[in-house]
Amino acid sequence: LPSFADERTSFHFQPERNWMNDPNGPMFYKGYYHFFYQYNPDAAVWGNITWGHSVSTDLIHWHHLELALVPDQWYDVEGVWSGSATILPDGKPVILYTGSSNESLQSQNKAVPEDLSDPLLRKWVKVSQNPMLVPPPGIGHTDFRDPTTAWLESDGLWRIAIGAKEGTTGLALVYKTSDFLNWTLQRSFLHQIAGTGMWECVDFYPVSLTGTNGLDTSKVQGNQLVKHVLKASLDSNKHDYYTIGTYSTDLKTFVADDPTRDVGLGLRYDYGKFYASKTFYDPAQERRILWGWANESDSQLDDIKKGWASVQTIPRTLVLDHHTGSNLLQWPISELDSLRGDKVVKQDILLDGGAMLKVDGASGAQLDIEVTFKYPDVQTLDVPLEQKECVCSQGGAAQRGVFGPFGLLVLAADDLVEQTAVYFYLTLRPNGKWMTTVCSDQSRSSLAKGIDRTVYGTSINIAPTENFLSLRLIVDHSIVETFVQQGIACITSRVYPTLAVERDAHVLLFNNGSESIAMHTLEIWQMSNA
Ligand code: DQQ
Repeated sequence: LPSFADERTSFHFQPERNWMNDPNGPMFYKGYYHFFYQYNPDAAVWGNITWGHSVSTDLIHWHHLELALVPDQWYDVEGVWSGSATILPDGKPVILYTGSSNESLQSQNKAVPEDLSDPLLRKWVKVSQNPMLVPPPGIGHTDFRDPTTAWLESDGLWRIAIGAKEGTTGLALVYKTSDFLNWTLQRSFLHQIAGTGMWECVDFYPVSLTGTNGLDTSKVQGNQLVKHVLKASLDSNKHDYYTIGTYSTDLKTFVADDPTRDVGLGLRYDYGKFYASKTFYDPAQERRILWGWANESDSQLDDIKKGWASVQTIPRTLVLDHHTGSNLLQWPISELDSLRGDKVVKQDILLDGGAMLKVDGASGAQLDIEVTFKYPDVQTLDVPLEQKECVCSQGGAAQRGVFGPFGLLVLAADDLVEQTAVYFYLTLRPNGKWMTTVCSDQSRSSLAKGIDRTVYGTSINIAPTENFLSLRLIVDHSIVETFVQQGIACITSRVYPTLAVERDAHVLLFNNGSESIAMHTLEIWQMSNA
């Protein structure tokens, strides 16, 4: 039987107890990072939603504060739902959030700090003009939510985007204002995609075409220097899709660079459990940081038994990939490195076909792992064509291929009856091109019953000049976050080992392919508690 104590994370953001979902209103104010989140103070299941509130000076060590917003008005009595913070030019923060009334009417509302001299911003006041916005004609009462951080344009007006749908078309509405009280609906949508359904937690921000620094959300001008990212969380499949494109400040609309990879059709922030994410600009370190919610893979009954549900993934810095120009790179914030302790290093190990190699001295359930493999010499072999598009879900790490699956087992029990595999698998497509797939396999991660055993994954583009395949794994009891090839793709899994816990949780290198794979460098750090 699972010991629920082993499942709580040690350095991921979690409230002390009960249910959490979306990240809300992240911001930096007077030396503190503020983090708010959808929170049920009364139970480990969704409901009675408030805004929990915590502060930190490094985004890793958190201090929990009293609830920031609770359902105490007719317009939010059914829940204080998701929203964002905007820091005005005079330094004052404003929160915009969605309220749900007892008739399920979704409205947009504003809250401001009671005392701006308090760097912890413990008290928030809802303004008397609430609700400021109700659904416009054509938008259903329950299809109008999650206002973005506002951005300022050269006409002196602020704009926000709000997720909605019309029929089955997902879309983002734009409203403009000069005072954050009186709003005008823009006639054209920011963007819309047929068939994607309700867009939740829309995010819209610029990324630099020239530098690796993040940009303030109001940095909308100068189209030669910036691209825009539009993200929507699709209610229909619970995935966060982003696309890179251009924001026309004349037309006030967004156009994807590649229409075949538009919102809901192409790229995801994460190919595992990751939803309702939100970015903010960190002026202290000039970077854009992404927060995302990792739901549980266990049952609701288990959540009630353990008394809590959900974690936030480690905050990630986000930049445009300047090599491709067509995807983002995500990487754990550098502050995470401060938790790194004892380290094991291995170099240049040839993994023969069928190899399974335990890494001595690297056991534990709190690890940060970086590994690189030499990209195998695929051209020399005559191998069967692979017809399957997705090779992750068809047997997971236990498949036998030519080049892979190869990679790491973490949270592995002595006899491997529990193991979480993160691996590469190279297959030859009917078009004659080699495809590199990366997967995170929850299917053998636990002996416990009633948990989601999906094998997550995606294919990635490897340029011919890239000679290496790399992985970084952040392992923290019940979560394994994977960063592929310096952040071109991420996969988050939730796992519940019953035997592979603490010192009985091992790390192994494995190669289930028939051809040898050269492991170049492996570094494993023990991670301290936050
Ligand atoms: N969660 C909130 C909504 C949002 C959804 C309610 C996304 O505002 O659309 O808890 O997970």
